Amino acid sequence: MTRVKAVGQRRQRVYGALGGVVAGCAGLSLSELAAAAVRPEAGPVTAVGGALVDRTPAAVKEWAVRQFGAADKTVLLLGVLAVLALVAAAAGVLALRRRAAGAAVVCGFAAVGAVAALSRPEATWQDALPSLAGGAGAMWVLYLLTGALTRPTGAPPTPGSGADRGPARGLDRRGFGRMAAAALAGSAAAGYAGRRLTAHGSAGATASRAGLRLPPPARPAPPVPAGADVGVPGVSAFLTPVSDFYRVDTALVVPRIDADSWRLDIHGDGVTRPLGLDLRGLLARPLVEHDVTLTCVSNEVGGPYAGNARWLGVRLADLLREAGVRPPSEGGPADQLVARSVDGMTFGTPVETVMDGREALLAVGMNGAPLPFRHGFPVRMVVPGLYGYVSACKWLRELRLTTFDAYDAYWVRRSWAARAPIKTQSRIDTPRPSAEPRAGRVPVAGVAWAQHRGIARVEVRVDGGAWQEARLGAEDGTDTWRQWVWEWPAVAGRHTLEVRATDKAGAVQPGLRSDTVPDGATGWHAVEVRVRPA
Ligand SMILES: Nc1nc2c(c(=O)[nH]1)N[C@H]1C(S)=C(S)[C@@H](COP(=O)(O)O)O[C@H]1N2
Ligand SMILES: [Mo]
Repeated sequence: MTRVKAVGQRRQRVYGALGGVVAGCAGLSLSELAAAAVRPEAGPVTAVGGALVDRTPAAVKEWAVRQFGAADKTVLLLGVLAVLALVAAAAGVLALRRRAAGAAVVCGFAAVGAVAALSRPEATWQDALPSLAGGAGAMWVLYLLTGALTRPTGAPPTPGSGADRGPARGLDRRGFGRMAAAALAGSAAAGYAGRRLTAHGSAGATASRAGLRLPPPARPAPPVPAGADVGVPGVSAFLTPVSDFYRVDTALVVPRIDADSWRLDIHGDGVTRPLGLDLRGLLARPLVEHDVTLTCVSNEVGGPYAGNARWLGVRLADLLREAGVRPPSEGGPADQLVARSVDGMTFGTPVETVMDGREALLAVGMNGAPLPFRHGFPVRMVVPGLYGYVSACKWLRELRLTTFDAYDAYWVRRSWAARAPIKTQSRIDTPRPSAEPRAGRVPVAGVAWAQHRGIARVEVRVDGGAWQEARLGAEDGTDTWRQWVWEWPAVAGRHTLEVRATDKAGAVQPGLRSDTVPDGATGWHAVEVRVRPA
């Protein structure tokens, strides 16, 4: 008798957990539907994920990027979902014993979502609504399902149990099944509606991008010199196609801004004529075209986070002059330009650098088309020679002049350096570590960059031997990477190839390995290959 009872209880607990997960699904889909109406970033999973990103120490973030690369966002969201599923199951089991306890867990979870959403940059009180709606929905479904699990079965009381116990309570499996199926169907419908609504909400932005005709540059970039490409298969394309261009940002939902509603404000210390610009106003100014290789400070030696594009935009220095800004070298009070994006990310760039004559741009075009949404549509910053996190603000909304003493931007508050010029780097693209070339002439080739200083030389060595000079591709400009190739007379066996570059100031890339934190990795890229006999 007691064994039967124990088995029955265990089964009931399994059903309780199931009920919790179904209630969780219902709550989640409802909250996503509500988020589609409020704003996509306010969904609880995205909000909690985003809040976690904001609070992740640099070391953990670097670890995640190393482990999961570009999939780090997906892994994070799956992690949040997994925790949600576990807690939902626990709430379901608890609710069997006391409905109020289950409800309390759901409430707590909804509160976490709401607080996370409210803590996000640029949040308004409405951002709490999706989590609250989801919590209410989950509670209701949990209430119904728990009811089905603890319903009077109608069976007569077991003999001798005493009439005062009332009818037996137990599992109404069919009722539970029907209700769970209905709840799941409802969730699917709400989820689908949410997706449609989100797509509908960004339809204006999509149309505004499709309809945007970029004016031709007043100053076009010269064509890329024919010899920029050394013509070796396996080397990174000189201009990176947009589809292959790396993406690094904290946005769990790519902001989709309607070009017609975009505005930029320029204000702050030393600004005598504050500027408020819309896209039309920006595009009415002379546009320049310039090739720049972007690089992420999180790029490890030999890593993939660098890409080269032809940018079209307005010279930032001209706009700042128009606003009355003078660089510190001319007595201006502000040494830091703080860019802020629509998603609240901040970037601090030295005013002196932006105004020293280099082509620092407010870019609207990338490789001949308007910026893709993932790369900052409609306007982003591009500053040759500086890592992305101190310069390349995507989805730009505001430029404020201040000092480095007075303000720390987002990543500076998270143990990254305030000033971060790009370090000279070189990368072996071919042969790949897994390659097993045949003995004989093997082209060793790759790219090297030292933005705004320029690459003067690239050298390769085998097994720690003498450095051999590589042939450089023709120079497009000092702001872009250069391809290089060295013909290796390879003999059979295991070998280590190493590369180093020298910039045009004569500085040789240091071999000492250092971490990406706080201001970019150093060290030589090495590749081990096994050469097969000829
Ligand atoms: N709004 C916003 N802009 C951003 C970021 C971000 O997280 N948010 N990341 C920056 C970083 S760290 C880099 S390296 C570049 C990468 O630009 P890409 O994604 O277009 O390659 O964008 C920069 N701009
Ligand atoms: Mo970056």
